[in-house]
Amino acid sequence: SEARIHNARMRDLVVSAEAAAALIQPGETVAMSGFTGSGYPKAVPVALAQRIETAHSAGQEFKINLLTGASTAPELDGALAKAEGLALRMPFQTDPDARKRINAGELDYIDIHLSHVAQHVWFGFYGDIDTAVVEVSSILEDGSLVPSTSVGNNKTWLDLAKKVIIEVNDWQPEDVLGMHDVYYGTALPPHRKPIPLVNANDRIGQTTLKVDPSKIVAVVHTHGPDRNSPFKAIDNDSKLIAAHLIDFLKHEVSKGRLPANLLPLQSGVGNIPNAVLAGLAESGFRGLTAFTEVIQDGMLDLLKSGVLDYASCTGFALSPEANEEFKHNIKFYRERIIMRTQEISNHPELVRRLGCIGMNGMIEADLYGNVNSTHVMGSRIMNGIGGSGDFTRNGFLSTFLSPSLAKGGDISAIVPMVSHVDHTEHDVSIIVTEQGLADLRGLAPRKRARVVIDNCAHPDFRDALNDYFERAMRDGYGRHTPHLLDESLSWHQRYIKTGSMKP
Ligand code: 0RQ
Repeated sequence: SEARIHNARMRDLVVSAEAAAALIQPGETVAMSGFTGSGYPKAVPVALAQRIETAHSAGQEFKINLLTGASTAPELDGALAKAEGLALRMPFQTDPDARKRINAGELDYIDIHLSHVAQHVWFGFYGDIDTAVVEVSSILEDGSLVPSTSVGNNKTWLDLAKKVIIEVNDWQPEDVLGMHDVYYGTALPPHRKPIPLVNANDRIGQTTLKVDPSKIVAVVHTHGPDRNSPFKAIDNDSKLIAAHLIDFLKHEVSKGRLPANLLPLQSGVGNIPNAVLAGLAESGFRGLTAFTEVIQDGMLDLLKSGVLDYASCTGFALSPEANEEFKHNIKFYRERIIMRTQEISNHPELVRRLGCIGMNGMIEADLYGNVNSTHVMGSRIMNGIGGSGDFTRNGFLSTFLSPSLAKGGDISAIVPMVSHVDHTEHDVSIIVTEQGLADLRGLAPRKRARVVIDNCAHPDFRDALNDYFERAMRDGYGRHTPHLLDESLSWHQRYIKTGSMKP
């Protein structure tokens, strides 16, 4: 409502979502807010999708290139994909309709590290940003913008876009003011300076976003919730995976390689990372910290119970109940959560300095520790690399968590050779399945294969993996990273042909 717009000029710019969407032209590159279903615009994308459908039914071409922070929601990715309104999408999505079109070869998708997006756009790699559409929770008297539940790339979008559309969502808590930390100290090479952040909870920026008022072409009122998908109940495999990882972390503390309160945690989204967070709640750890992209239910619980002291992020992925809890106790969380731009939340310099512990899901891993996070059978994208690479390459420890089987047991998540590589053997330190944990640190390739097969592979596939590995050691071209190239992807090919990796 008007109460959220404290600047008179901005109040004069209020229009309907349809009128705002009419300002976006075919062929534009449009940069929108949104990160893992939080803080995305709720109304303009839907109105734009309708406009595109109308144009298409009149025989006119209408597609845009769409950039965001990360994944959004059915009202954004879903609506625009269904309307066949997207020519290009980047950098991360999880939407079933968008995924279908990407995998049908109808929609170009560029899957890049989330820390790279802002700087690559600044470098000019993606051309001009024509329009930014950004959700905020309020507009202050001086025209500055209070972000809502994600910051993502909004600073960059507002700085670079030729025209700006603002959505003011009064469903978002107004008291979120003060939670954000927007850093304006980034520069382009060769003028870069060190980023002055040495603790995960340091504040180095300002609480609001700046925008050149002359670029704002429309302000739209909205009232609607973030996408909040409920979590599945934590299953037994997830509990086992969490238990293996927590035992390992305790072991590292006992060996003096990690402090008693660990190092800042990064946690991916999904049920397994959530199970790990739930496990941490009961693990006896205290004084934990997080420097991560996304805060999900488990992390709010850890903050509430005092196990986690504070968390730094760029967005949220909460269930409906957790969302209510967050809004209800916003003052408590505002003291303990700092939301940053994603170029800072995922910054390699900071992840390396802080020594983050990365915990991410995977599609599959191979004998030598290469990890595929993105592609099913090497060619169908699932979601994207997201921030997993930012933390895997640069953190203190990188861990990958997955059940050892997929698709009811027809697929082994441990394969001779991954069908697509996102994280190389040089970056991956720990692999965990419900079977156990493979600690790959300090191991040469053949020794890595031994622990991956023995500790992580499902018994249904262990003999076949041993057979492959033994023959590769005997007949392979080289003995450093032994492979049989005519067989290394045969498990995937068998699945494509027969519906099972089993011989
Ligand atoms: O598909 O639902 O159709 O059955 O992949 O798998 O087991 O539910 O696990 O939700 O943790 O997702 C890698 C996709 C794992 C995720 C991935 C199928 C499986 C199911 C999901 P169905 P699960 P998760 C922070 C970090 C990259 C981005 C990232 C991911 C579906 O972790 O997107 O890390 N990671 N971001 O059946 C065929 C296999 C499979 C398989 C799983 N081996 N073969 N299908 N599946 N393994 C967040 C951000 O960066 C924003």
